[in-house]
Amino acid sequence: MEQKLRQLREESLKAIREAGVLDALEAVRVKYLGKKGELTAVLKQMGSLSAEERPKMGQMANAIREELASALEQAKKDLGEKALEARLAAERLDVTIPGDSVSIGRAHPLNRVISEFSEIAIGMGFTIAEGPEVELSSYNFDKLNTAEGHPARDRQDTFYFTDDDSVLLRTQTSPVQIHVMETQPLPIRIIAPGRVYRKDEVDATHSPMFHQIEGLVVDEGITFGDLKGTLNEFVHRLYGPQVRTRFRPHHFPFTEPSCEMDVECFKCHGAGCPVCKGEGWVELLGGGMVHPKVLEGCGIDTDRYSGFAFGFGSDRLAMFRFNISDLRLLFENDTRFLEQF
Ligand code: 2NM
Repeated sequence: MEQKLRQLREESLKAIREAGVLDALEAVRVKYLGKKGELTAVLKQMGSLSAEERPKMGQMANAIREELASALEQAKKDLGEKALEARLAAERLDVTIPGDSVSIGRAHPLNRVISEFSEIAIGMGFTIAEGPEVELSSYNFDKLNTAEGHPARDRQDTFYFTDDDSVLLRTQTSPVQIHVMETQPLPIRIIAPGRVYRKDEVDATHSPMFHQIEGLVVDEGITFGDLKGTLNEFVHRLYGPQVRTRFRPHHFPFTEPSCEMDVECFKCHGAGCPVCKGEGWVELLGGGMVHPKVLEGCGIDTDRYSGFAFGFGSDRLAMFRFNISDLRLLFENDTRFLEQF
């Protein structure tokens, strides 16, 4: 029996050393120390030993059992630590590595200018109106007092969809104003921002698609003084109260009288420089008192009501605002350019 016990001890300690995972270790425990284990079986045979051998063997068997139990315990602890170490190594996180930066977009400089102007207009009591980019000639021209034969209606200047030239890409946002005057109750105070189209060759200051903002006010007792006051207020809110403006007579078919407004050059403040071509002034917009024929065409009583309207290119305004020298840069959408603003 002594021989058997020694052999069990050697065998089981070796098995414990070789168990690589917790499950294998548990199998070793069951194999030797379990109810039907090999050491347990030997202990059960104690009864058949002689009275003098029994205590000796009992002592030896118990010592082996304790040795096994503590070796199992130690091995279990070691395996646990090893597993934890492996997990920590696998999950190691270096908090000093720079994070992935999330790139946040920004508003296009043109949209910045449109929003800025819209905010000022809303503060002054205007609402925003929109309309279709594909229009009827009657809304783009006739109702704006621009009769057959006017150069703007030429096929060289306007994109038409139909052979009879009755449907086109709007050349201005003024048709939006006509829709509003035809359908909405007076008084009217609106601005109409949007895309417009003309058959122009692309260069630093021309594009077949560009943007306009037009404004319209119709009420009782509206005068040219209201137009000047409103436009001056817009300029002062946009560029500061010190910026000077001037009004020059002009001609538009849909307004009478008509004018253009210049602002003091942003760059040289009137001294003369390449931006203003030595003038000291830059042209900003056109406007005037809405022609009585236009008002009457929309069913508005001109004995009671009058109105003013104005319009400007928002692309031009963005170029002034951000010192952009070439219109094409606004439409090419090169992010290296756009990220500057
Ligand atoms: C401009 C200049 C002058 C204008 C006129 C109208 C309408 F519909 F009331 F007749 N809308 N916009 C207008 C007048 C636009 O842009 C340079």
